[in-house]
Amino acid sequence: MRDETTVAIIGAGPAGLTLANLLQRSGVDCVVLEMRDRSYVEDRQRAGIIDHHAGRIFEEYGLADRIVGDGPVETLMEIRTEGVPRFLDTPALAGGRPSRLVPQQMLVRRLIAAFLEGGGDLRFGAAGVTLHDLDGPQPRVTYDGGELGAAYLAGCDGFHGVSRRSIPAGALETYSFDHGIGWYTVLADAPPPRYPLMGVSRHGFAAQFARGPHASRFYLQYQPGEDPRSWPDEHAWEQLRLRLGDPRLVAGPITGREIVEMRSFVAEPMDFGRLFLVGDAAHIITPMGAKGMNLALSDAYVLAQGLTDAVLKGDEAGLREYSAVCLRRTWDYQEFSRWYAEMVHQAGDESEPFRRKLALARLDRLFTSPAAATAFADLMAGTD
Ligand code: RFL
Repeated sequence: MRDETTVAIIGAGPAGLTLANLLQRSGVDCVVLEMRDRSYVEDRQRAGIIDHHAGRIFEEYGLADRIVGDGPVETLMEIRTEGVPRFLDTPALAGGRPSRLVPQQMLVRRLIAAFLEGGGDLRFGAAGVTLHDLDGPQPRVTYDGGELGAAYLAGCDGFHGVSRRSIPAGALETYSFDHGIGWYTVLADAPPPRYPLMGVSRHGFAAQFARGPHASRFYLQYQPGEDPRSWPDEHAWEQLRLRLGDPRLVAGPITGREIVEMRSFVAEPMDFGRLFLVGDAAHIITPMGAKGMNLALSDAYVLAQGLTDAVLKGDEAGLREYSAVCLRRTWDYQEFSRWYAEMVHQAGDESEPFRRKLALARLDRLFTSPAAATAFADLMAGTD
């Protein structure tokens, strides 16, 4: 069976679904092909924060109530150094630009519902997706049981997807970096912290973030060579209490566990012929600063605008700029994330005393220099 559409979108994660909704709102025809089934996609729990910049995208398209909702806005954030708390009012420092707590699976569910209610064509279980004729005038996608011709392709299929791999070797420059930091992350039915909480400690870094009214995501740095999956849960809770400086931290049933090895990756450019890479398909970033999902949403916004101008006005200028515009923000956020990760990990690392002092100076500056705090808050809120 062969169908035609204007934009074929590969992948129904935050990037693909945002792009699909923005195109639908703009009157541009698209089809989304997702290899997994709906319940798998809707239950995948990862990120939790929509920064102010990404939130405004949905506002501009009249989707804010539907997609962002009225979940709690970020107020203060807490950095606890060896148990001593300090707070930053990042939204105020950023000129009144709060981020909002929206767990990724909730965002994905809302995006799916909105797209389908608007009559969108979203095909789950599309296995064997293969891209063809990327740099010709009529690219197409085949998958088990179907073929889709399109004017443009959007590769929104994450880091391990097929889109980036379909680009001929040599057409992309890729940059990879291993930050040398490993985190054990657990999702637990445990009361969320009052404010997003980071613990800088000589026992290792730890963090706790809200993931709903009764759930928290915890992060625990582990040392190279350790296998935290073999830790008894009680050990993880003990370490969290120690590193967060909170002997009364309430434990709860652990509902998910993952290892996060802090890696960064960027592919340049983010397009090839009529294929555009969006979100994790083009870049991954460490969770420090919570920018991964936000970058995916921002890419989708830039691409939606470029595609809309191309399709409705015959003006491809926005598409030609797509890669450069998104890469500028991507590298900005990569630098921010690296800077942030170094600071909170090295500030507790007694094995490197000089580096530790530098990191502590960097951290102190956030609480003593309004200029430094404002620059930090600006990136937390998200940039154009
Ligand atoms: P996704 O979410 O990976 O979605 C890609 C979709 O494409 C599908 N797919 C295919 N479909 C068809 N054919 C193929 N061949 C396909 N191959 C793949 C997949 O099934 C999937 O549905 O990419 P997208 O949309 O670019 O979104 C990126 C975000 O998901 C990612 O950046 C964040 O989750 C990263 N991240 C965080 N980001 C934040 O902004 N704040 C956070 O606090 C945060 N925490 C995290 C995170 C990522 C984590 N992990 C494990 C990766 C915490 C964790 C633990």
